[in-house]
Amino acid sequence: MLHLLHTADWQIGKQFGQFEPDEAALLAEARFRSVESLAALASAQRVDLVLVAGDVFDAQGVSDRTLLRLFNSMAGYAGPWVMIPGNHDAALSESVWTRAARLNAIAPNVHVCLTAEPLLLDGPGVAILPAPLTQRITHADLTEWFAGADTPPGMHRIGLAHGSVQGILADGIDSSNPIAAGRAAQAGLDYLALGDWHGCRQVDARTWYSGTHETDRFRANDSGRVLQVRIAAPQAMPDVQPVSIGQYQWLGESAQLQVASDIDALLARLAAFGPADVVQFALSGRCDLAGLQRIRDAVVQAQARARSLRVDMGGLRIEPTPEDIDALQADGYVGEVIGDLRAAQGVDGDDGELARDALVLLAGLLDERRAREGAA
Ligand SMILES: [Mn+2]
Repeated sequence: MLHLLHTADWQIGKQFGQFEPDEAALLAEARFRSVESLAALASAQRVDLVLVAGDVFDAQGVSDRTLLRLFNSMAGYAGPWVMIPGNHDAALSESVWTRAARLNAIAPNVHVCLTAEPLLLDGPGVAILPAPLTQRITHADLTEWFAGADTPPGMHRIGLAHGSVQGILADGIDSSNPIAAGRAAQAGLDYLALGDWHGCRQVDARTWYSGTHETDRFRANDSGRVLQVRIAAPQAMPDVQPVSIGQYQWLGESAQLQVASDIDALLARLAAFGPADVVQFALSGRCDLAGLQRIRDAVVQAQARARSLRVDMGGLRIEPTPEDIDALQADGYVGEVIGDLRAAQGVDGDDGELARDALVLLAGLLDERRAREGAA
């Protein structure tokens, strides 16, 4: 029985520039932590090896410290790790891998396959056929040689590649590196471990994308997992079980507000976010000023509980009710301006957006002023 873990797309050193600096630092840190969790799992399960199917590093230019830290994060599993470069960390003549070698960062139990030749691991009885990327983008299928590769009889044949299986994946892939559909069967592989697709996905009975170990985008379905693969004997069908390993879940949420109860439902959803959640929330529809205030209060509370919560109100139209306007105690000239802004919100494009922003700003100022006067 061969027992292995399959992971990919660690993207170590990834910067999360769209987040606040403190959030970005934690998200970057989680990518190391989840490698540690993976190593601990490999150790606890006493697997025969761990496959890492490319994009270990997010960029060639990661710092020496980041590079060294990554290999330190793997120390919890002393068995064989087998990894290939992907498009983000391609094995160029000068690369993150040549630097890692110079820094003596790579432990003897870590096999980095920089060339397309079989790697034989006698202990577990496995022949690994790797398809390392030596440039960021290729238009040739680097797994082409698998079928013709001789491996010792009685050994497992495992493929390791990074790219896009042709004809099954839609958009959203960051690489055009093609892999022929049906490669595992055609090349007589027990299993083909793939990287590049950040969600966990089965391609065929012997071919899987593990997805990234730690989610790094809002559209990566079923990510934050590692695949536990068991193969009873050479040529037997693999048993593949996804195991959750990631620290954070990324949630792309949206809500359309029409009636008052929609706001209640939104508040309940906001209240449910916790420290493992990275949330992007898009609001659309319409609400009044009192509703807007409730939403803002709830967002502030939720932001203190979630790892990250960003709310996009760009699609939300603010419609003050007569009660809202009365509550602002804005009569005369200011009252007329509010009426004008309400009407101008209906204009498409920048002017409508400007009117909405102005209305919300004005309402906020009037509200503050009223609060101050009330306190005085
Ligand atoms: Mn990739």
